[in-house]
Amino acid sequence: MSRAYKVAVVGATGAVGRQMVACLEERQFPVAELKPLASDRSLGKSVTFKGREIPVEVLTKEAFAGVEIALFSAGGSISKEYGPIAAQAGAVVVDNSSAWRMEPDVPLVVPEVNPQDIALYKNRGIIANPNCSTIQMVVALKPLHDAARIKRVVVSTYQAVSGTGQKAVEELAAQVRALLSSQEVVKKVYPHRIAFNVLPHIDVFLDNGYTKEEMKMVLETKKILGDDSIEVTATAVRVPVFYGHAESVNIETERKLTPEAARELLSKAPGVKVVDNPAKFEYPMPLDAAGQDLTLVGRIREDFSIAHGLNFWVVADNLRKGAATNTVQIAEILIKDYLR
Ligand code: NAP
Ligand code: 12T
Repeated sequence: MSRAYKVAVVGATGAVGRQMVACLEERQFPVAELKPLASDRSLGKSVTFKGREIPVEVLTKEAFAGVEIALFSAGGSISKEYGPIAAQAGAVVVDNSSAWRMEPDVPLVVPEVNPQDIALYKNRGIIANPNCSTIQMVVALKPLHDAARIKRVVVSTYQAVSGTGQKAVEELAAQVRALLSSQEVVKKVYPHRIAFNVLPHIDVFLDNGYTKEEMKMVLETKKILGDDSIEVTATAVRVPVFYGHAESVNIETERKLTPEAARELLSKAPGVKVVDNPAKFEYPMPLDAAGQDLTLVGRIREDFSIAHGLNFWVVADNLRKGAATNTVQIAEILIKDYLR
């Protein structure tokens, strides 16, 4: 019998943290003891795990005593400060924030793409979980890159509000209710109304004219695929959808890849489900991607404007494959191959 582990979830009351607790239960991760951690605002709250109410504790430096695996999703500054403290206490940290992703000695892992990089957790005791939009894109890119070498990617995203956190989910719902009942619309999370609108703005603007979210897709894709030669350009857009990010992806490959060959490769790729039957109006949509763990790919077709080009459409549940599921998958490999 393999053993069970003491697991902390930092940010357990958040949109991602709650999904992490749910994923640990669903996937029957061997949890000996669950330690949900959050801010003092959550004192008195609890999380439900395997039918039991477990009280949320306040995150402190001492909270990691005996913790073997610490799943972080409480924002970058908490990860920066407490990640090394948890690692020092002997835990392996799997971090969902952008704090550690681009550190050269911290592995950035999507299990379907670069599971071998998990071994590098030994450098710092930290493994980074990529950005949600990057994860679903590289799951689809990997089999195509292996077969035909991707030279360039042009991606535009259509991202759900749940990516921003629980408050953004509530803001979209409240704005829709207000608009449909002629009440005043309140904006707090986003600088503009998100209900019935589209914002070409995710995370902060950088000096180069891109947003940080767009640059995450550029840099993380190269790191995860282990190939700096792949050129990526991205436009990240927020849409009034609750759960599920969609992406329009255009690739240029070195070798010719027909849509049929791409469909065949993708239909065999781990974690991918091809949904591509336009005759029956079947294509990936956030409503179908939400609540499950596969990355859906469809609208696969030739880009006639260049010699070796393809277009396709990728959708996944941003809180599951984009965050919690990917994190728990990493932890599963960690205990199977590295921790005993
Ligand atoms: P959220 O719904 O706002 O939840 C934030 C969580 O962090 C809550 O549990 C909150 O606890 C906790 N927290 C905040 N400040 C804290 C503090 N000072 N001390 C202890 N806990 C604190 O946000 P979310 O959407 O779950 O996102 C959380 C993190 O996940 C962010 O780092 C985000 O970048 C990352 N994320 C990653 C992806 C991805 O692409 N893989 C996707 C979404 C989010 P309280 O309830 O007590 O305030
Ligand atoms: N700002 O993990 O707003 O870097 O949707 C993920 C999602 C940051 C991240 C979002 C964000 C991240 C969002």
